[in-house]
Amino acid sequence: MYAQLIKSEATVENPKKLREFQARIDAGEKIEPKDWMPEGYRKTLIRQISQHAHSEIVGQLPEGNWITRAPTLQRKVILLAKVQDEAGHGLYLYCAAETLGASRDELNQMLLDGRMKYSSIFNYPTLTWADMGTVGWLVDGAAIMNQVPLQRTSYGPYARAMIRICKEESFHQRQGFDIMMKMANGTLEQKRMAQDALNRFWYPSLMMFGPSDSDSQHSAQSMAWKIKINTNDELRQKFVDQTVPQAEYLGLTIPDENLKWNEKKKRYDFTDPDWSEFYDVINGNGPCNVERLNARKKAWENGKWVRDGLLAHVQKTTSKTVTVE
Ligand code: BYC
Repeated sequence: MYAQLIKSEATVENPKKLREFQARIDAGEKIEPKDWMPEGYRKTLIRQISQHAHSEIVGQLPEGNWITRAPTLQRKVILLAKVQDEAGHGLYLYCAAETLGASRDELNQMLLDGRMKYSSIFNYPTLTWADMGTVGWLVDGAAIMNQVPLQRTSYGPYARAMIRICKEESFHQRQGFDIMMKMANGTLEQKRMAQDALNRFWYPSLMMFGPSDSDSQHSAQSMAWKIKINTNDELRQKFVDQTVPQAEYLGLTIPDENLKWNEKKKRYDFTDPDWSEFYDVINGNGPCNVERLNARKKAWENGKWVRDGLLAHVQKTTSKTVTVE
């Protein structure tokens, strides 16, 4: 399917249809699965939605790591619910990608063999309980900043999936901040752990928004099609402006000596992440890339008996129906 999409993009499309399509986008209309759409639009959506779906699924791993070690029963139940929510988000998004003609099995295969990406952030380890707070506060906070505008994205099934996802992400962000409040106001050792987690997750969180606008290959076309509503740098800036006062409230220090309020621009100046690290991570060389993909491969292999059982059941019930007829 993906190969077909790439091939068909090269076919020349009817200029009149292209103009009419762009006029619908410009008028703020939603595009629905059965509507005509340029192949590039379909291909871009499949790429972005699937990368997002894969991120939700792989994103369960760093937090799943802490379910058995949560400090209290209440924290365990909350974390379990959050991780389950991420699985649900992945499913809504795979369904949205399927409405574009993609096959879920093939998308999964492309994740497993490295042809498709997932968010860079999940290639970093979660070393302490404070990381659960930081992931909720910063990672879900960055996800919300990126995803709230996507509720207005031009493709109907994607926009509708985002509405529900954003509601749940908002709960996730609050649970993370709640953990941070406890840690930051706890013992000296707890506060130290909270600061250490912030130090490790700050720049990887800024990388979640993608490369700077000057290096973003897809932004211009995606924004013209309203697949993206804001540029990567716009969202990164909004995230910094929102997060700095929260860190101050927690009594924690953002690990950036150049972070400073710019009165003229009414926003914070800050240091960009190390982009060579970002490209290393998205090209498979981050601290946990191999571990994450191996976990997904193992889960796929371990689930074979379930898929086989379901298929056998369908075949049995189908043949029964045939016998009855
Ligand atoms: N990680 O032209 P660009 C979550 C790739 S949160 C990996 O700017 P685009 C969650 C990009 O794919 C995370 N790869 O791309 C939270 C492209 O490579 P390809 C998921 C990245 O698409 C908590 C290349 O770099 N959220 O799910 O216009 C718990 C050039 O970039 C990253 C979404 O996916 C990255 N950080 O903009 C659990 C939101 N950044 O594909 C789960 C939807 C860039 O050409 N996605 N790349 O090989 C988006 O909004 C956009 O796809 C992005 C990138 C802003 C991420």
